[in-house]
Amino acid sequence: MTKTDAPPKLTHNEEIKVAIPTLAGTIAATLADEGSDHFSEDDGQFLKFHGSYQQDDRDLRKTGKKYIMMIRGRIPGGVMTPKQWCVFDDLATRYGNDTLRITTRQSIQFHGVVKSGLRPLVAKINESLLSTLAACGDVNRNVLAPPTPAYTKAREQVFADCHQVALALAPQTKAYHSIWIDGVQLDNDATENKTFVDPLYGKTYLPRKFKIAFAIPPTNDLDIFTNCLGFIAIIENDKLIGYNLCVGGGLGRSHGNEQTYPRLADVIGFFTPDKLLGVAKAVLTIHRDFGDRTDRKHARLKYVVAERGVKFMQDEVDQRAGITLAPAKPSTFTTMQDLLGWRKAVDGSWFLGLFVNMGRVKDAQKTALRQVAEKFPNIEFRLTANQNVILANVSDADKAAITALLNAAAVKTENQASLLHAASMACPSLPTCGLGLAESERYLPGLIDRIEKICADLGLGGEEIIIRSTGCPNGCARPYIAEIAFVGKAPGRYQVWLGGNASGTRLNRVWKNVIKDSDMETELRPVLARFATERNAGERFGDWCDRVLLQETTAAK
Ligand code: SRM
Ligand code: SF4
Repeated sequence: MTKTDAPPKLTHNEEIKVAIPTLAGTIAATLADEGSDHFSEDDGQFLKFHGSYQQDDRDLRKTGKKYIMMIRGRIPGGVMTPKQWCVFDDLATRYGNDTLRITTRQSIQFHGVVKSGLRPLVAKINESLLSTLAACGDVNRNVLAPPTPAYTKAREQVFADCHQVALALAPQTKAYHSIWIDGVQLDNDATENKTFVDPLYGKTYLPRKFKIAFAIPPTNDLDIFTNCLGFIAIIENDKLIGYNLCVGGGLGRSHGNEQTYPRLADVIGFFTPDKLLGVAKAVLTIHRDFGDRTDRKHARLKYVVAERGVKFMQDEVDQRAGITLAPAKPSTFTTMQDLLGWRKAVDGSWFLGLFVNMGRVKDAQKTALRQVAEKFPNIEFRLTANQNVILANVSDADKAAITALLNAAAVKTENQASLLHAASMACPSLPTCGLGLAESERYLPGLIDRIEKICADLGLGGEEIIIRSTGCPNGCARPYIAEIAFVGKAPGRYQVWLGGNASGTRLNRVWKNVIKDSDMETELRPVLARFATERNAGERFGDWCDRVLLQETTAAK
């Protein structure tokens, strides 16, 4: 074989997965070593499959490196019992930074956990009958399901399907239980690593992360088209008759690398609910078999779909699932926002949509939610993919008591946030995320206040604009479908994207490559002023940007 014929080199992640398919690494030994405050680089990669990231507190870097762990729960559809909420609440106080971070994938993250707190924390999560296994890593991640009880009774079936899929696609390694529950290295470690092959994932798992969501039109409150695999429920007469299958969404990109890009999923067909697991496994194994294992920036399923095409995906799904996909059924999305405040559910009970600023449950809101969880054991906590919490299954009698409890703690149940704040999301970025190039969660609320002032001046006070920010281009708060997105480039500098719509069905586009924090008003005011005068009746900001502003920008290039 000549030098040019040599197959491209697999990434280091592939080498360590094949060597240690149990994913045990030397995690147990490092946990037992009281003299060490952190894990090796390779164990850092294995830890992700167990639901944890090794980080360091970036606010403290000038004075030295303080290792801290982030731990993410696996909570299918974001549904928790009040008891589970209490466990998570305790763990955040005892081992974390006293906050619960609701994520954009209906989960909860703990931040600031030191190494010695990691095992007790993960063990307690498991005792509560939730898990952290596969919350991160090259596997199927937390599966999203519609949290809102307001629209159709078929939601219960869709939620049950979400659970089934999450279970069917979970990795089977015994190392997780051994390390976190028993507190020991896997029995017979060396032999296990020679012989263990995960029945679904094989020895090397997936080339990269894999994400699934279920949505019920017309509500796209979990941004279905940004997932690798999406199931769009088709409901007739309040009954689930099947799913439209969509494949190949994903948002991650890198500044200056045009080979990486955000992509919305393609809808490729329809199938009936009895075929669900077969179809889920088919799409996952297409990623397993065709994803690029030589370049992690090109390894997501979206690139397989973009490069091989829809027909290829249809044929592979048909063959692997033993079905013939039917033509997709008509379905339309109109909104991606949560319903906040008290509302009636379809079953006649009540639910409360509670706004959580940037997903960070802390201080009075944390204490009050803890009290609600203790006093109302029969309700349900639901995490939304917009980083909010829904208290569901509330009786008439409990509604008043919950309102009183929350209000006494200064947690509002109505008029909880202005339109712009309610429609915003930011990723954590600094000080915990090692990839953050600029502030995000700590920056966006203040920036929204500033944008609100401009809007008020221009008579746009009643206008909802979906604004999202991320500290880097990876896209964790799904910025590339927002009406305005601030994507961190460097401290105090953001790339600005405009032109998403209200239903999460259109990607936005770069408007300004970089804007300094101090120039935000100067740059944004004229655009908002033009929107106020030039828009069509009822036209949203994102739609106007797409129709007018970005056309001009493209024409000028
Ligand atoms: Fe994310 C990496 C936080 C949803 C795309 N994401 C990270 C890490 C783990 C940073 C790292 O690798 O060192 C961040 C931890 C920060 C911290 O301190 O907590 C992180 N991602 C988050 C969360 C917490 C953001 C939030 O505001 O809630 C979300 C956790 C979801 C969950 O519960 O599982 C989160 N991440 C997303 C989403 C949105 C989604 O899935 O709906 C995306 C875009 C969709 C997609 O996957 O394409 C996303 N995260 C990424 C990427 C880019 C992947 C790529 O294809 O290039 C990275 C970087 C990576 O994987 O190398 C990343
Ligand atoms: Fe970190 Fe970037 Fe994700 Fe924000 S978008 S959490 S900065 S990886």
